[in-house]
Amino acid sequence: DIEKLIYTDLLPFDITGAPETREFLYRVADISATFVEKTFDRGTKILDFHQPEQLKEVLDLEIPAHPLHLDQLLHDCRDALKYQVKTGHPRFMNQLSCGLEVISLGGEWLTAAANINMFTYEIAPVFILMEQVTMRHMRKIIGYKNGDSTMAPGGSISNLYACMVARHKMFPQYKEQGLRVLPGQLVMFTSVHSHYSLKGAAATMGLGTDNLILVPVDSKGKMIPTELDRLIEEQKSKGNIPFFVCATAGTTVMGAFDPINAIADITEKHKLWFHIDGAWGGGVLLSKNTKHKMAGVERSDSLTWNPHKLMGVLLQCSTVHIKEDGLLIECNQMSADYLFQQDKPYDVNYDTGDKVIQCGRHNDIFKLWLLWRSKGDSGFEKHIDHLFEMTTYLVEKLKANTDKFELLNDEPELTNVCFWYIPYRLRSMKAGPDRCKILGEVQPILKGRMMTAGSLMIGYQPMDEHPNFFRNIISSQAVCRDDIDFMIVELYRLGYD
Ligand code: ABU
Repeated sequence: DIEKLIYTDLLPFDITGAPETREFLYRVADISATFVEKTFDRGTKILDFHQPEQLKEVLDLEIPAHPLHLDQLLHDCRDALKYQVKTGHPRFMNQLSCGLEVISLGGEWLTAAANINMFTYEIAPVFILMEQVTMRHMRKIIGYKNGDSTMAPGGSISNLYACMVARHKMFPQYKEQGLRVLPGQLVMFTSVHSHYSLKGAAATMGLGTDNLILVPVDSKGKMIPTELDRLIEEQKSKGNIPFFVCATAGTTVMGAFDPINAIADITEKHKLWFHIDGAWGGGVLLSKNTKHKMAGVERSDSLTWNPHKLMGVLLQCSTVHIKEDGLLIECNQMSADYLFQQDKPYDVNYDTGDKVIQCGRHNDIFKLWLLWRSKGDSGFEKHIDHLFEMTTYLVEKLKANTDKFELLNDEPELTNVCFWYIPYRLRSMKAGPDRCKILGEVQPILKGRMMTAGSLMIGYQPMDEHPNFFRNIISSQAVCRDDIDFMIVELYRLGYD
């Protein structure tokens, strides 16, 4: 019975405390396993929504002056999960990263137990090698013959790495001498529908957000290549220095793929760095049925690809791949003597920590590697195909209910399905600004009802001239046809008026 013990009764404080330590960890694991079971139980709510002030009342979050008993800590663990959104629930379709891959979870548990920092082979021998092998496998899938890669804390930082490396390639003296080596204003290009991290990168890199030039998109949300070419010429004629173009493979809201080959022709013509933000869509490369969406990917200079999205790896798991080997280290190396000694008793090329701008780096590889080992390439192909099959089914269902739903994108390129729910009172109303205004007000109300009911979660946003609409994401292996049937009926039930 461990309930009345405190932390000093466990290892390493009490060296006879191994049985109690094991028991405590089993109980934590049991809480975790119970949460996993509930996550996949369709009879359980996705969330038990409380307003922040209410939640503060039901949870005891204060830091105590003195040690708490283990039974209180186990109670705290249960409570923490009780009010947590179950992002692996089959009816959670709110984010690009939905689902809960159990094998990946196992990897993450052990990652926490190993508790290593990914800067040197000395500290993380197995995980450094694992990362090297997995990144090489990903570059092979992309079509880069050599190159280099790193894992980063999220797609935004991966995109920032690509920008930094691109600037380094053009102005290697920038690293030592800073802004004064630049002969003029650097400008970069991406589409108006690209991820906001590109704006963040322009600000962080010292360009300023005004020097991120936003290229118009067509009605499907794809960058218009002739507009890119025109805007590059326009910037050159102003005396500015274009250096970086980012295409998006899977835009955040509409899931559109920019035309990679047409953009590559333009970046080659102007000799610009060509980056692809495939944080969301990169996973399509894993299936022969979907990889054509990124045809020409091997012509890029760098690619962001987040396995924590379409591939379902646990958060966080983001990768950036650079076609030219050596650039990441050249750009970021600071040679700290206390970590990256050159006279260590092994090949110090395995000390990959100096390629990145972080010092401390989380081990994000084990949960990816273990999941990929479990599925193999063929399992991941099935995984991707399943997501697309479910998406097709949802689109068919929405098209069969045009009185209640209106699609924004009739033929989604990814698993983003964008639609409006049309409440009863709007069904006979003429199109125009009044209807549009009400339509934009209805979707957040319906979202609020979903959260209160805890039965469904779908994100919404306005975009361009469009009022608020739902963006449904299928990125979980748990989603099946019944969940989609349920969604249609539930939206109708919650939005009956
Ligand atoms: N990095 C984009 C994630 C946004 C989303 O899940 O909707």
